[in-house]
Amino acid sequence: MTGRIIKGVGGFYYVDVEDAGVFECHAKGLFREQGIKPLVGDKVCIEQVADENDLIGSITEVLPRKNSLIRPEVANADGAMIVFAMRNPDANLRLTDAFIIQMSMQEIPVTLLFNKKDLEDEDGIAAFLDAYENSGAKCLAVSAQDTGDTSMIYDMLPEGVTILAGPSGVGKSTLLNALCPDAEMETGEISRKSRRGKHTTRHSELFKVKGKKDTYIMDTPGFTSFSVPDMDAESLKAFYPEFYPYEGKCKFAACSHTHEPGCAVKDAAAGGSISAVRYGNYCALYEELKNRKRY
Ligand SMILES: Nc1nc2c(ncn2[C@@H]2O[C@H](COP(=O)(O)OP(=O)(O)O)[C@@H](O)[C@H]2O)c(=O)[nH]1
Ligand SMILES: [Mg+2]
Ligand SMILES: [Zn+2]
Repeated sequence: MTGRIIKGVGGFYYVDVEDAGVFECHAKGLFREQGIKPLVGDKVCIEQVADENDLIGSITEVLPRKNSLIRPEVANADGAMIVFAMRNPDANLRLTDAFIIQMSMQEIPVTLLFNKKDLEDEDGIAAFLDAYENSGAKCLAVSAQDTGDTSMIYDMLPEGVTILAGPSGVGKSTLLNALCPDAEMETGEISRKSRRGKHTTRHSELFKVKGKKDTYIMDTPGFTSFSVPDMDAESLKAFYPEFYPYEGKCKFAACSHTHEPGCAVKDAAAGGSISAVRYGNYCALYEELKNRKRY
């Protein structure tokens, strides 16, 4: 049988096999010897052990991975949804850019969900969408409390694993509950406080999306301290598709698009052809990479 690892806890892997259920599995010693550590998201072959009425098995093979991420630790991500609140809490868009960049490095398509649209006026919503229009990410203004919006998101979910990420309080659990009622995630201000501590050690887990074949959502705790992946600062511009039309048009060939005179990108941002938000994020992340200690 083949299935998908949805959770790993205390040496056991929980493998969801379509139409059969979730098997509690050991990974054979083979993996320790060969240095393969099964990950949440892995497609695996399992064989049932003991009685065929017991959902207990053993992983015999990890199928080839499409990709694997360290943070969040997951294999075979097919998409990522980044949730931000347009208000309450205010969006930290530098974090958004850093996350888009990490996903782009792995060629994982990103959807940006600007949530709590009920708290923002039309102009405010348009400003968010305009800023990311040419970022390469798909952008949607939604409310996780609106069933019309959540069913639209449901329809969009690709087969496979979708990573759900975003800071605290933006509506991730509300959305997850709408898409996967079995998840029964706690939501809201109070529950979040009472969970502190316990929450930080929580394991990453895939939640099955009902009614769609082999479709899962992965909740990713601990996203707030996220930053731009390590790279040469000069490589950063490759992650800003908005800049592409202006490449080669700056006064200096090796323009970083930050401080140089005669910079076509900087001029475009000042003139409004490139989003000032995105350009500002670029400059801040560029500085961060320049100042980062590298070994
Ligand atoms: N006004 C408004 N509040 C929302 C929306 N989505 C979630 N919330 C509220 O925002 C708070 C945080 O939501 P929660 O799902 O726990 O966020 P999480 O920390 O990202 O999991 C809760 O009080 C939710 O009821 C929305 O679309 N509009
Ligand atoms: Mg939550
Ligand atoms: Zn330039």
